[in-house]
Amino acid sequence: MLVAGNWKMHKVPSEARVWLAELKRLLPPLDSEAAVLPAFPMLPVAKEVLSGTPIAYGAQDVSPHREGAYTGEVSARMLADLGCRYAIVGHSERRRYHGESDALVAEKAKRLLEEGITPILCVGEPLEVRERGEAVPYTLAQLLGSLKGVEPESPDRLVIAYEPVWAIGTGKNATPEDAEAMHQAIRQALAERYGEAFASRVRVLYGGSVNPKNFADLLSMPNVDGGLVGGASLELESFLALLRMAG
Ligand code: G2H
Repeated sequence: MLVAGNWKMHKVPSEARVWLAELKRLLPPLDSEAAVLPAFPMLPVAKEVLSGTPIAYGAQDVSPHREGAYTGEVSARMLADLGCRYAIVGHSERRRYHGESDALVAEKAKRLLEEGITPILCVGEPLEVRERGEAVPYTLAQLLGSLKGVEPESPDRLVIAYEPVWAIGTGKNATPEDAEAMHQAIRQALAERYGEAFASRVRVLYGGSVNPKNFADLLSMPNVDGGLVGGASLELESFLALLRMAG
């Protein structure tokens, strides 16, 4: 299991320092993995506070370019130097507000793998697609498009997050059965792409209004391997509650 907190554009470095130190102090022994994904300016703080602990950290995005004249961009090599284990790519907020295509997301995932960082690749359908009954083919097309040319050397080098767009930050979430059906379809597509043995070990997270009330039911599904959590990861108490549920 992996429980990853996507802080989005919340907190500032001084707040993060206090928050992460408290997380470190209060973290119970876990079999599952905890990760925090703050905005770029907080990664040096995460490195300072979390190095040598079992808590992983990472970024919310990365440049598709290796290096060069790309003002405002942050490279995978910079993230690796800061000790990032993970980085999100293809979050629906990036796809929607920044027009990110599957091809661009695949380039970003490749840069991360080159630097030994595990991409957390997000996929998921908007409401109108679900209402048309096309959620599975839409999401699988997005998945395979975003994995074009992406060749992780082992299953722990790839994490998929299924985040139905209509469930993000809305308080609505997919039923555990809907999530399971999609996670199964994703795993099947990964099996065709990378082989059964690989697909059975890739972590497929659910994301979209995960909270301490709905997480246990989602986790009880056999193909749900944890959560990518936005709002409920910002408060220490609720993040710790989610971690305890994952066990
Ligand atoms: C989905 C999720 C985290 P939230 O974007 O990636 O956010 O839990 O606030 O819906």
